[in-house]
Amino acid sequence: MSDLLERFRAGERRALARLLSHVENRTPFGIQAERELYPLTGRAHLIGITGPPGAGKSTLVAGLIREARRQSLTAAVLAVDPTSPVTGGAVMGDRIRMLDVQSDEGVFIRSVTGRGRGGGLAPALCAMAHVLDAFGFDLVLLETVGAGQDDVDIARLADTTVLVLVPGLGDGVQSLKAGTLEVADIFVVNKADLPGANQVVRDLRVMQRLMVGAAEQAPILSTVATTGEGIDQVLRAILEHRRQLEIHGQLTERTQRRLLAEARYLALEALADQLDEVLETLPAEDRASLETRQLDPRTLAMRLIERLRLSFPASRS
Ligand SMILES: Nc1nc2c(ncn2[C@@H]2O[C@H](COP(=O)(O)OP(=O)(O)OP(=O)(O)O)[C@@H](O)[C@H]2O)c(=O)[nH]1
Ligand SMILES: [Mg+2]
Repeated sequence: MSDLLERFRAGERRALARLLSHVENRTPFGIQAERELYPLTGRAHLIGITGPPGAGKSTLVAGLIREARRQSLTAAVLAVDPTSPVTGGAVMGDRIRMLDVQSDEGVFIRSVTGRGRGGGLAPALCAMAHVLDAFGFDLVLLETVGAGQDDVDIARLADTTVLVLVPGLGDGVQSLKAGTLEVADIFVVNKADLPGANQVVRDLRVMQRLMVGAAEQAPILSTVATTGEGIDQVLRAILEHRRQLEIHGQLTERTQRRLLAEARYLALEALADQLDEVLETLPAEDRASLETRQLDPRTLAMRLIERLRLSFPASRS
């Protein structure tokens, strides 16, 4: 196992791939490796690419990689595979196969499935991003479908979040769930070759007057990801965003917030696991007295908390 870490440190990609699996599945070795590699992290620029299903996120990511390589920046991608096959979106691997980057040492792509892992998606993505950061990639891109609240939270785990929108979103930008637009550091209106793209840009400008925080001033860029049009500007805006955070001393604060959110996720998960364990061993008389109204749920909740072991598990099966 220490051999694997050694090969990782020597820059061997197969060791990277294996270590990512360990970390994703939270094997005891993965958890230990994560801890050991953590001091090597903090260099990469973490970029969240989020937006509705089929918006062209993967195509855009492929274009961003091509542009990054042109500037000699290395890039890794963690793509959360679309859970629905209806969207017309292809898995990341398919998009990348269209590029000539498979043999490129400066590019690494990994799909992450939405389920079937011990633990939540967000903490797994964080941990895997740390590994890619430690490996030395300049850019680490996270592609997620921005539909649920979870995804919005994932978007907050990046230094720079790009929200990809497209024409034809039903009732338009106004219909998006509250909080969706606010995560954006950069707005990209993709599929600018389709009718209605200019209207999306105009709507966004109007909406921005009502926003608070960073999204209020986020640049709005148009792209045609399939032809590469406008992608150079997107990468420039991404790099500039982080530079501005640094210049204005906001990067430290943002990074702290991001890492605290990660710790909170892990702590919550451990607590939820232990709570479930306690519930499983709940005496039958407690259940009964709930139903006969001798015990109220709040009192039981307090007892449950008292019975938590309050220790952090070494690993999660
Ligand atoms: N007309 C047009 N089609 C595009 C553009 N960008 C992407 N597409 C097409 O839109 C479809 C979805 O593209 P993807 O890149 O897979 O979209 P995605 O957002 O990654 O999809 P999911 O991961 O499933 O959410 C594909 O058929 C793309 O070829 C664009 O700029 N214009
Ligand atoms: Mg995709």
